[in-house]
Amino acid sequence: MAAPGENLRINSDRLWDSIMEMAKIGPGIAGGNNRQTVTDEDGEGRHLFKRWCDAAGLEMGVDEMGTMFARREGTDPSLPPVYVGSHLDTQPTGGKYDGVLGVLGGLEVVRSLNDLGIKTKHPIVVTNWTNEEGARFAPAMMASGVFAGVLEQADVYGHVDKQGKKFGEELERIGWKGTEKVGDRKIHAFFELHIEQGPILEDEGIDIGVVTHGQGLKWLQVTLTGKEAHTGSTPMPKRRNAGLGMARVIELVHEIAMDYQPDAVGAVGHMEVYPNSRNIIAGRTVFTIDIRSPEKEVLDAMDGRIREGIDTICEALDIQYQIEQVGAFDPVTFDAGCVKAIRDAAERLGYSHRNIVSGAGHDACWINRVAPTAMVMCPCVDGLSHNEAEEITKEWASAGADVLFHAVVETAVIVE
Ligand code: HGY
Ligand code: MN
Ligand code: MN
Repeated sequence: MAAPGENLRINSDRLWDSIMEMAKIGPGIAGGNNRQTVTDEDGEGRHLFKRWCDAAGLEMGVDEMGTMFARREGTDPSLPPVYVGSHLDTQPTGGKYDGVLGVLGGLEVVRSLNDLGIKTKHPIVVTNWTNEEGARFAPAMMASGVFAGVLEQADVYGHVDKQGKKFGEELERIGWKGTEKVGDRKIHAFFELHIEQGPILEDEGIDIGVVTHGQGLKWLQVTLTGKEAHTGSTPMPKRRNAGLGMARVIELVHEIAMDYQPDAVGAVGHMEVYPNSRNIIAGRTVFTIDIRSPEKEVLDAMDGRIREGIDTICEALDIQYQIEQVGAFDPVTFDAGCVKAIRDAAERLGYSHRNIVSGAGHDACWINRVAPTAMVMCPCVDGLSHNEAEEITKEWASAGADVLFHAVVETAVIVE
């Protein structure tokens, strides 16, 4: 396959302007974004993306999970397309670039091909996967998980948010429930550009992360049930304190993750306390444990130790517990061919690069099960993400999108 000439570059200003334009939709309270999945803000962001795709001459398809597929025709329409994209939904206190860089970087690839009048044999499809974040509705990477056949569509339609609203009904309400059956599309290869969301690339002064693997993840939702009672008049030995139980489990998760350094991680980010009154002992707590590791054995060992520890803690405090696994995927090895296309592109374009394991989960982790897949990463300031202060430079965004451009176009095969 002819590799694109090293002079093939995206339009850096246009990419950056598009990212800043998208950032105006669903603004956060501290400079980032709150464009959670299947909210009105998500709907508005989708409409903006569609307008841009229409202007680029792309044909839009939407499936029953709301995922958007914008197709640029190839010279041989019968060939399976090369897919490129990520997600437009954000965390409640998210940044401007997590996911957005990958969707708009994919759009920029197509816009640049249009500018240059370049045709490819394979069609190219720019993709916006619904509900990558899993913040409003668990699990993360929901639509790509249904597409890859690892999640049941009928089941996830019924998942509820904190207000008890159902995912399927909210998708319908914002008008983005498509008619295409999920997962029928054949994918020649999938490429995702994403910010690193960690400190390695910036610390080492490296432009491009060539993502060889993604670490595995488990989300365990725990419900502890004790007894509500007066915080003043209830003797300590008679308390059944679900809040104390949650605190001990949070410490346990941290200690166990620290036993498997340098790679394993663990934390509890979602916590609910009932009735959450200053002078009532918490009768019930609901929280989610997030543990991750590049090694499946470690992930399973942490899972087992945490379950044992919860049993011991609850025994001592005379409280009941329920544990529900609400998200999980094994460590991922990306496709060697696609990874090589990314590494060769970085080399050809003169960008510094290194292999890296993705700490965060991405739609690519699921799509890797059904098609050759790989990721390109760019640095982010202080490695910060899932924080409104998330920041990247225009140069980092352009370098990542240039590499994405070359990998996609090489795989889609330029027609001279
Ligand atoms: O949780 C994750 O790793 C992703 O950001 N949804
Ligand atoms: Mn993301
Ligand atoms: Mn994210």
